[in-house]
Amino acid sequence: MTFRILAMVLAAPLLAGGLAGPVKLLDKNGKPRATLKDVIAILEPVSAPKPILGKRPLLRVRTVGKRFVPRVAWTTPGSFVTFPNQDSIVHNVFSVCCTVPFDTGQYEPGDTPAPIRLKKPGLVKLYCNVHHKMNAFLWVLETPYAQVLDGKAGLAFDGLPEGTYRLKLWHPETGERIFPVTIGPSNVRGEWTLSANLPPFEPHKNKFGKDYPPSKDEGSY
Ligand SMILES: [Cu+2]
Repeated sequence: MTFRILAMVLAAPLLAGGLAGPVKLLDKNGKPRATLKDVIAILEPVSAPKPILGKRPLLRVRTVGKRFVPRVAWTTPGSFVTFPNQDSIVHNVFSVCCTVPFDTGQYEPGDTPAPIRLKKPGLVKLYCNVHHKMNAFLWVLETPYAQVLDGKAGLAFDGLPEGTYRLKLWHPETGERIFPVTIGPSNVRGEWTLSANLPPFEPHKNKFGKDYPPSKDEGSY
C-alpha cells in the first residue's frame, strides 16, 4: 500500500453501524395504512461527521395521469430537477415558496422543460397551474442520508459514522416528527410512528396568487 492510499484510508471516517426498523403511518382513526407511500426519512448528523455533499443526478419528476410521479422526492443543493410531461394533456409546474420560486410555463405532452437548479436547502412544494389538485414535495437536503419509504418496510440506513443524529420523518399528512438517534459501533434498531392528522390536500392559490377557475374534470383526480 502506498503512503497516499494509506493516508486516504486513515482519513476516511470510521463507518459504524446502521439504523433500521419499522415505521407505522396511522390514519386519523388510529389504523395503520397499508403502505408508507410518500413518507420520507431524513437523517441529519448532529455530532456525527458531516459528509461531503456531491451533486445528485438530474431528478425527473414526471407528470402522469394528472399526478406527479414520484410525489415525494429529495436531492441536494446545487442539483437539478425537471418535469417530463408523460400525459396527453398540458401542464405548468410552478413553486412560489420558499427556497426556489420558478415557473415552467405551460408545456405540451411529450415535452420536458429546462432543468431547474435547486440552490437552497428546504422543502419545495410543487404545483401545477392547470390542475389544482396536482401537488408534490421536493426536499433539498444537506445530508446524503435520506430515503423515501414507498412500501411496507420501514427505514434502513447503513454505513453511518458514529455519533448523534436527528431522524426526521415526514409525510404530507403528518408533517415532520424528529427523533434523536445515537449511532454506535453496532446496528441500532428502532420503531417509529407517524399520525396523519392534516388534510390530504392542502388548498393553495395558482401561480398568480388567485383561486383556480372551476374545472369540469375536478372530480376525475
Ligand atoms: Cu397539470
